[in-house]
Parts: sequence; structure tokens; C-alpha cells
Amino acid sequence: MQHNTYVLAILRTVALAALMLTRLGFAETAAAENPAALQITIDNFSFAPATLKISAGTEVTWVNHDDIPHTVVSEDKVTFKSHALDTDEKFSFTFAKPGTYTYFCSLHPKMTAKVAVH
Ligand SMILES: [Cu+2]
Repeated sequence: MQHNTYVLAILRTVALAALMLTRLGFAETAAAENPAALQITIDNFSFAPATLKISAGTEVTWVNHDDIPHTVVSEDKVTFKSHALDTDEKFSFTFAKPGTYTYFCSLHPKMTAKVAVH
């Protein structure tokens, strides 16, 4: 009888450890895929963060929280170019190659920011 109790206690500990590891795994997956980290907010005539650092192959999404339209255009006007984004509209681009990408709003060219891809 005492032996059975001992085995049960071990089984319970192992099951609990497995459960905790599973939860940790889920937490890590959620953090890696957290879209907020890869989002650039347009608000009050500025891009935030002003510099976003990402790894190559990452998709970045801009969302316009201003009540007037803005665009997202790469400095060379070729790499990426959104249409005018209305309030809460989004634009996404996947940065395949490393480099520093400066971009601006073509409607308000003083609005500039950059994405640093490593
Ligand atoms: Cu603008």
C-alpha cells in the first residue's frame, strides 16, 4: 500500500511538470507570434516606433490611428508603397532582405521612420 502511494506521488509530480512545460511552450509560441511587436502605429502625424528592428522574413503591419489619411512609402518609392490609409486601415509588407529601410508618408513627407532588418 505504501509503495502505491509513493508511485502515485511520483506520477502526480511528473504530470504536473509535463503540464507546466506544455504551458511554457504555449507562452513562448504566443510571444514569438505576437503581432503587436511587429506593428507600427501611425498616430498624431508620426510613426511609432520611429525605428523598428526585426529579422529578415518578418511581416510588418502599419495601422493608421489618425483621423486623416496617411501613406507608407519606402524612400526609393519602389520597395513598398501603400495607397492612402483611412482611419484604422492597415498595410503590410514582408522584409525579405537585411538592410535599413527608411520610409515616409507621401501626403506629409516630413513624417519619416525606418525599419532596421538584420
Ligand atoms: Cu501622412
